[in-house]
Amino acid sequence: DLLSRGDARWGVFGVAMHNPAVAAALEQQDRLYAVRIASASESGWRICGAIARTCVAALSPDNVLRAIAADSTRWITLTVTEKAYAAPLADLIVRGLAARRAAGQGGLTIASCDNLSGNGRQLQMLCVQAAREKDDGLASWIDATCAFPNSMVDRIVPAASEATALAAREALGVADHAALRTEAFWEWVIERRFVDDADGDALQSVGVQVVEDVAPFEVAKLRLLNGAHSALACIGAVAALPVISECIGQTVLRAYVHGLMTREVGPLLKRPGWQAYRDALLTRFANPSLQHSVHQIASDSSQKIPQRWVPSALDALAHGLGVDHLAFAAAAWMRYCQAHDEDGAAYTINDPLANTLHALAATHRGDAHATFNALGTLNAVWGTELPAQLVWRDAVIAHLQAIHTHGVLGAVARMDNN
Ligand code: CS2
Repeated sequence: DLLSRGDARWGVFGVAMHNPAVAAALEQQDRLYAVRIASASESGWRICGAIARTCVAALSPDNVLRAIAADSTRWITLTVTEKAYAAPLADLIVRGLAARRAAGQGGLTIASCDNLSGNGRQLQMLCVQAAREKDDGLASWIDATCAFPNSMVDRIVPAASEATALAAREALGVADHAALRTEAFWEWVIERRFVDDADGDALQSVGVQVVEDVAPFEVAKLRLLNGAHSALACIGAVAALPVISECIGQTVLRAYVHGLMTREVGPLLKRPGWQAYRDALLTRFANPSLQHSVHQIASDSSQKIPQRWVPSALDALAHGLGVDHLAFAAAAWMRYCQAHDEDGAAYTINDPLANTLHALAATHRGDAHATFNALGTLNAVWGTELPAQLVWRDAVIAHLQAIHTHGVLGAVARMDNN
């Protein structure tokens, strides 16, 4: 948006961590790509030309280090998914920052755009700790000169697909192997914490919200949007409903998501007007042009549940609200771990814990108590507090039994959603 207004100071050096496919596709088409932006009622294409260079960190790390150290670099933004917040990422950034410091440059604004709570602060801790292991001076320099704003980025962008490439060819007459589809809605709320304060004004001029505290926005998004997404993804995968719009098109699932948001999650949120955000979400989920795969969203669930469901359930219990819908989501995830849907079709669980999850689900299938004891007490996923709560445990086990007996949609239909 800044570029199209003539502010030519900006450009993106796009770095893929491992997979060379997207960078290779972009390099073959002058780093231009098309995005189909569609709501239920209107749609159009936008050609993006903001990417100036690309590289793959695993293949040419020196290019990344040089870019981080370059005088012209002002920001690092990250969209690397939950599981990537680990040593290799910190090592790459910290080596780049060491080169930057050695070159006598100032610090950078380093913004996580991932679905983690307190994402900026988590990234800062990761980087500063990694730096401290190498050099205390570097760690202090990072703390003193770099800014790690928390931010909440909200826009549903399904992975690129053949269908989108085909649509681009039909609409634009070009072969675009990096074409994407997305919704008209977008929201980026970022904490006012920049190396250069003027960057906040530039962002605001194109509709980014710059605020003192991102937490109310971030918590609402993680728990309402992402929480419901993960629930629908597990239920949809088991029910053989391939995309989110088909899930929300089922009357019982729409009522379930509305109940989850209205009774258990929404009342404890601090985002003003969360009801309007909820209603907008139900419309966004129904967007037929997104074709957002339930299996894409269900991937890495073990990394997502700790931010999407567990804090909601603990808060609800602490405030005397029900947890029946959240418990249903937990039961659906445990059934999802069996790796085959209710039509008998097998699917792959894409998750760092996939082997463990599948083995536990297969061993205890048909036994709701044993399944809960195996999958429902994994500390990495559920922590220690929630599995120990009897109300939670009983609700998850009852839902697992109902799913077993009535099927996942039959079990949802038996719930009280009003
Ligand atoms: C989704 C998110 O894949 C997932 O886990 O829940 O990527 C979601 O589409 C975005 O956070 C929307 O802003």
